[in-house]
Amino acid sequence: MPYVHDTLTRLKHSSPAQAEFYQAADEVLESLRPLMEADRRYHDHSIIERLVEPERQILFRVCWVDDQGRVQVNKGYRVQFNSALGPYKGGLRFHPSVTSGVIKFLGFEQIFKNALTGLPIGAGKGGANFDPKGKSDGEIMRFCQAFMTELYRHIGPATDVPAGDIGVGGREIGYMFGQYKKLTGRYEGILTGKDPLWGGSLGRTEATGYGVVYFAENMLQGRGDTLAGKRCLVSGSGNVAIYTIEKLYQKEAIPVTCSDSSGTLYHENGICLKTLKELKEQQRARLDKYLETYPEAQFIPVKDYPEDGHAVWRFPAQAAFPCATQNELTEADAETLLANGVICISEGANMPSTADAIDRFIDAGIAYGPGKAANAGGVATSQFEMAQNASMQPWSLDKVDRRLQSVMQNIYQRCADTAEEFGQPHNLVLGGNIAGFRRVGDTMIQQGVV
Ligand code: NDP
Ligand code: 2IT
Repeated sequence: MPYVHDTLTRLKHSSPAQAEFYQAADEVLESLRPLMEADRRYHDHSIIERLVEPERQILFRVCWVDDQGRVQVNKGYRVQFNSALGPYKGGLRFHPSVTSGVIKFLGFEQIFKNALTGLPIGAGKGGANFDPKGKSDGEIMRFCQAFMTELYRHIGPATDVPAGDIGVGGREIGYMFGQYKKLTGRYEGILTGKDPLWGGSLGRTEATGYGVVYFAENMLQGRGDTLAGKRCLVSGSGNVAIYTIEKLYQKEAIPVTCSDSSGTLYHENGICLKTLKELKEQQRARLDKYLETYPEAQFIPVKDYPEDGHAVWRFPAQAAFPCATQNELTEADAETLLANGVICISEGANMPSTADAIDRFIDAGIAYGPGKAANAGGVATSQFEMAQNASMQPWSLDKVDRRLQSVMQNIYQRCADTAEEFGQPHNLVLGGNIAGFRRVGDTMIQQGVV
């Protein structure tokens, strides 16, 4: 079937210079081949052609004034990708690397991720090429207010509900919510990731990281194994990495690394979670400061990384959890991990492994959980937050955690059963992409050409 090649050629022509988006689309389209051959309906209804084109893309200018009184200008984005299953849902990323292509790849992944949760949420993503590093609290607030001054007219509890992602956490969600309320006079669930003090869900902060570990556990259980006693590599040291590390300890595993944009930290006895949280959640410090408390730990600055990969993946371990950013795990890294005996990868970040790295993992037959399945616990808990806001009834932490565990188990089962159905047991990339696609595609057929 030439459709994969044809679709990508058309995309490259109509949407130039969006490498990350082509990469995400290529992976999904390749996985869908066996389904497209077995079921003509998706072809007859042009589902692929409709899926790769966002329903709506909003690009806007964000002007704000820095502490020196200078006017700063950034690009803002919201891509409303697919609303077949519910209101557009997905995070906002503030990072200097943000471009149209990055937001589109993230929005595209979100379609399948949100479908896999089984919950009523469509898919969107947004953000800005704003760099929060080194900005004062006042600058962050003014940027968030300026961003929301443009975005507010496009969102709503039943239309589009953004949340956090890289560079957007509780503080930024608070400032954006405040500005929405000021502009509209309405107190409503237009963002998730709010503080539970004023409408957020208990457990949302922890949900993505915890879910990544629940997913790993489900994969290992399917192979008669557990995480207990396993040495684990984690990358990143933000929201997802920190709560992945926390849950790994609860499962009696030993997380020995984490990283940030300045370098990689290795602590043979296990990363001290309390120190990491103090450094990252309170002080917003660089990781090498960890050595002031633990001089026996090792810090590898980015300039000393191997040429063909990242330092994190060079340490021997049995399980790996990429929780920083896209394409942070290369083919050479995958080979190193496999040579060192890794048997489980669960992705906290979106598309952290390159296409060649994924091929190595699938060929090796190890437990590999792609981001759109393994990190879906965050958006699932965001949907729980929407449910609590709509009913004006907060849930207990215990209820949130039980629901999260059940969602992660169901996602694993959906991916594994679908992989089995298509004769490739253990290929959760194929299983996840087909299972997510079928739910959205079947819905689009029922809802007609809109
Ligand atoms: P944070 O901003 O809290 O943390 C990001 C971490 O990754 C930081 O340690 C950061 O280092 C590092 N990082 C980011 N970009 C780069 C880069 N280009 N090179 C090196 N290091 C980098 O974000 P999150 O933890 O929320 O997000 C991490 C990943 O998880 C992203 O891929 C995101 O899309 C994904 N994700 C997040 C969800 C959520 O609920 N938050 C849900 C599902 C997926 P530094 O601070 O030095 O920049
Ligand atoms: O990538 C993701 O799933 C997120 N950043 C979370 C999205 C959300 O709406 O909670």
